[in-house]
Amino acid sequence: MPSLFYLILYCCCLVGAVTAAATFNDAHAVTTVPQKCKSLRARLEWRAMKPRQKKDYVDAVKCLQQIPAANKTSVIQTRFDELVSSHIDFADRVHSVGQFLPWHRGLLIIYERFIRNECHYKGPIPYWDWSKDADRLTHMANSSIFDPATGFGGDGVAGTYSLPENYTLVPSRVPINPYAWKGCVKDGPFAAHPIVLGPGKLVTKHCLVRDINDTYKEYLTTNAVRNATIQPSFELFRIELEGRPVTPTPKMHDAAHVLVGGDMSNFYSSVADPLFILHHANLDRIWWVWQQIKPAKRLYEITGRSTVAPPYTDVTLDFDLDFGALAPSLKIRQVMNIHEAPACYTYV
Ligand SMILES: *[C@@H]1O[C@H](CO)[C@@H](O)[C@H](O)[C@H]1NC(C)=O
Ligand SMILES: *[C@@H]1O[C@H](CO)[C@@H](O)[C@H](O)[C@H]1NC(C)=O
Ligand SMILES: *[C@@H]1O[C@H](CO)[C@@H](O)[C@H](O)[C@H]1NC(C)=O
Ligand SMILES: *[C@@H]1O[C@H](CO)[C@@H](O)[C@H](O)[C@H]1NC(C)=O
Ligand SMILES: [Cu+2]
Repeated sequence: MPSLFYLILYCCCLVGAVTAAATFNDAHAVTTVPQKCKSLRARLEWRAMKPRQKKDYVDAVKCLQQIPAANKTSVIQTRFDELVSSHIDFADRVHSVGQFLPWHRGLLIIYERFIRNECHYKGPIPYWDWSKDADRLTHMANSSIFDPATGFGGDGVAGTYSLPENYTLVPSRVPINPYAWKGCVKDGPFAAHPIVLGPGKLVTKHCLVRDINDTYKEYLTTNAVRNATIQPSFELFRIELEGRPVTPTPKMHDAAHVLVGGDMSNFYSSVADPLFILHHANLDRIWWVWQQIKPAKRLYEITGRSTVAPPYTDVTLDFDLDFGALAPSLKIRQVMNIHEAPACYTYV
C-alpha cells in the first residue's frame, strides 16, 4: 500500500527556473517571493490515519511537551508552552480581523516545523473534520477523536476541577466562560500532563480540562461548512467561519472551541489542548476549499481590518504576521498558497 505521507507533485519543477527552492528545513528562509516546494505533505483527517501514524503523532506532541523552551522563563519550560504562550500574547490582535486565517495558518506552519525538526516527526499533520460527528445523532463525546486509546482522551470528569477564585480579576478582553470547566480529562494520552498556562491569562498549574457540550453541534454540520464556502468574498467567508463575537450566534471556529470546552474554550490559552491544532487545521482546510473554488480570484484574496479597534486600515498581502520570539514574522502573501513554501502541504 503506497504511503500517503508525501505527494511528490513538484519534483520536476526543481529543474529550470527554480534554483533557490526553499525547503522545509530552512527555518529562516524568509523571503517575500513565494517559493516552489520540492514536495507537498498530505494533511489527513485523524480517522484516516493508520494506528501507527496516530501513535507517532501523539508521541510527537508529547515530545514537544518535554523538550526545553528556546527561551525559558520561570513559567515557560517547554516548546509546547512557547506555542501556547504565543497564542495568549497575540490572541487580542489576531482574531476578528483580516489576519485571523493567515496568522493561524502561519502558527500551524511553525508548529509543524517544530515537531518535524525538533521531534523528528515524519508523519502527516492531522485535522479533525467535526462535521463527520456533528452530522450524526450521537453525542459528540462518542466521537472517536475523544477515544482514550485511538484519540485524544475524552470529556472532563465532573467535580475534578474548579477555576481559581481570582479568575475574574486578571484583566482580559474576552473573559473566561465559567460554565465550560466541568473537570479534568482522566483518560487518553494527555491525562497526566500538567498544563502551566491558563485559563486565559492566568498562570496556574492544572489538568487538561474539557466540558463537551452537544449544544454546539448544530454549528458544525456539513450545512454550516457549506454556509461558509458559498460566501462570495473573503471577508464574508471569514466572518461566517470565525463567528462570535462578530456574529450573534456561534459559527464553526468558536463553536468547536466551546463544544470541547475547558482549556480549548478559552480565547487565549486554547492551544493547551492538543485538539487546537486539529481544529485549526480543519478551519485552514475549509479556507483552502473556499480558495480552490475560484483560485484565480481567491488564492491571493485578502481583506479585513488590520486591528480590532479603530483606527484601522485593510490588511494587504504585505501585512506582517507577527509571532514574537516564537519564529520570524511572515508576510500574509507567504501563507496564501499552501502549495508554496514555507507551507508545502495539501489536504487529503
Ligand atoms: C454514547 O456513549 C455513551 C457512553 O459511552 C453511551 O451510553 C451511548 O449509548 C452512546 N451512544 C450515543 C447514541 O450517544
Ligand atoms: C451547554 O452550553 C449551553 C450554552 O452555553 C449551556 O446553557 C448549557 O448549560 C451547557 N450544557 C452543559 C451540560 O454544560
Ligand atoms: C445556514 O444559513 C442559513 C441562511 O442564512 C441559516 O438559516 C442556517 O441556519 C444556516 N445553517 C447553519 C448550520 O449555519
Ligand atoms: C525571551 O523572552 C523574553 C520575555 O518574553 C523576551 O523579552 C526576549 O526577547 C526573548 N528572547 C529571545 C532571544 O527570544
Ligand atoms: Cu486563535
